This record gives sequence, C-alpha cells and structure tokens, in this order.
Amino acid sequence: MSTGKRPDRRRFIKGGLGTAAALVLGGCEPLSDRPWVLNVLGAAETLNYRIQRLLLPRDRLAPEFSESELSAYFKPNGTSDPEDEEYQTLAKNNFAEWRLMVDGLVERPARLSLKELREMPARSQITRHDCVEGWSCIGKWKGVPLRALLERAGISPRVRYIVLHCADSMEPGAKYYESIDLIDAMHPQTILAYEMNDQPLPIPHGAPVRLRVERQLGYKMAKYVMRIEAVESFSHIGAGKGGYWEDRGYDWYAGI
Ligand SMILES: Nc1nc2c(c(=O)[nH]1)N[C@H]1C(S)=C(S)[C@@H](COP(=O)(O)O)O[C@H]1N2
Ligand SMILES: [Mo]
Repeated sequence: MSTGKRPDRRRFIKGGLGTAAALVLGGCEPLSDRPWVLNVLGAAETLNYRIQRLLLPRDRLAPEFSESELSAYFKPNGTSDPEDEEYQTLAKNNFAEWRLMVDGLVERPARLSLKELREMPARSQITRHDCVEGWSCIGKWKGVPLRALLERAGISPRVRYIVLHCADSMEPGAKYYESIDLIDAMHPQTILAYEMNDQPLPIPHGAPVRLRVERQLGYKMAKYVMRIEAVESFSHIGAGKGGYWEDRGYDWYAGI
C-alpha cells in the first residue's frame, strides 16, 4: 500500500483502522487515538523533535502513493472560505492580483504572481494528509519546492525558521500562521502547492497556494499563504509559539 519506511508508526495507525472501518468518510480514514500528538508539555515535544531529528535521515521521504489510492473525497478542514475582505477581493478575480511576498532575512525580497510560481520548477506528489483530529486523506499535489523559492530569495545564514502567513482570520486580529525549520523547508517534498488532484487548488483547500510539509500533521500545512518570511526566531509573532494552533497548545513540531 505504501512505501512504509516507518514500520512502527504505520503498524500503529493500521491497527486503529480495523474498528474504524465503519467510520470511513468517503475515502478518508479515521486514525486511532494518538495522545502523543497533543502533548502540551514542551519537554515531551522537544524530545520528539530531537529524537526524530537525530535518528531519522534529514531527507527521509514521506510515503508516496499511486493514483488508484487517491481518496474519492478529501475533507476540507479549518477555514474553508476565508471571509477576510482582502482575500474575497483576490478570489473574485481568480487571484490575478494575488502576490506571494517572500521577505524577512533575505537578500532579494520578492512579490511573485501565480503565473511566476507556475513558471518555476515544479514537483508533484501523492501523499497522505493526517489531521490531528483523527482522519486522513490521500491527495495529489503539485507546486514549487519551497527550497527553490528560498534559493531564489537568498536567505541569510542567520535564518532558522520559515514563517507562513495566511489570509484567513481565525478570530478578529488573529490570522492563521505556521512555521517550520530549515530542514523541513529545504526537504524535497516540501512544496507550495497550487494544484490538487490535477486541478487548480480549490478555495476549501487553500487557494491559491498552500504548504505541503509531508512529514508533519495537517495543521502545519498552511492554506491561503500570502507571505513567506525568513526569520531567526518566531517569538515576536502571534503569542510566540510558531503557529496559530501552537499558540493555543499544539506542538510546534508535529512529526509523524
Ligand atoms: N490558513 C489555514 N491553514 C490551515 C488551516 C486553517 O484553518 N487555515 N487548517 C489546518 C488543518 S487543522 C488541517 S487538517 C489542514 C486541512 O487541509 P484541507 O482543508 O486541505 O483538508 O489545513 C491546515 N491549514
Ligand atoms: Mo488538522
């Protein structure tokens, strides 16, 4: 089924599927309970991050799947149609005026159109999306490797994290955002996807572009990305924990 390079975890997930078969949501599979995904204690999280970073090769690939394994239905989650006026205006014109800002600690800040992104080298991959809420779906994604964008912008040696700023407000004054380290940012499967299942990325799934960072849980995969900021630290953003959900108790490192 998969190229399973993670025997323990995969067996664990499969183990949960027997009883869960009845819950299958049109191709999306519920996962078993995973208490380790929501440990609010920083110590356990840091340990998970360190162990994964120490023991697993930096370029370890997430399993990829075949077309026949695509989920018939891919569940949208979180925001599915941003109400923010700026976003609504951009969406009305099919994102022709949308620009991706690439800035922060970079030599060549950029504002790129969707057309410019589409002209850059692209990568396609069929992967499984695991949400912390306990479901997973398999989808096909095409987009620009984040690495190519960062190389184009020229990041400073001081950069440690890449922050993704999104268009959607989760509550007044709090837009969704996420951050990843440079190992994940430079990973070959980390892409800014503008296509899903061979179609332009639909609004419920993050149009015009969303992050795919395949070795982590769904909440890391920022949708409606407006800006990519290269930073030394994210302590000055939001509540300082590196993401909208992290600021509310989720782990910053959601490795699977
Ligand atoms: N901007 C933004 N990105 C987001 C979210 C969101 O609400 N807003 N939800 C996250 C969560 S919890 C998941 S599981 C995935 C859902 O992606 P999907 O809608 O394509 O299934 O997007 C993630 N990225
Ligand atoms: Mo999620």
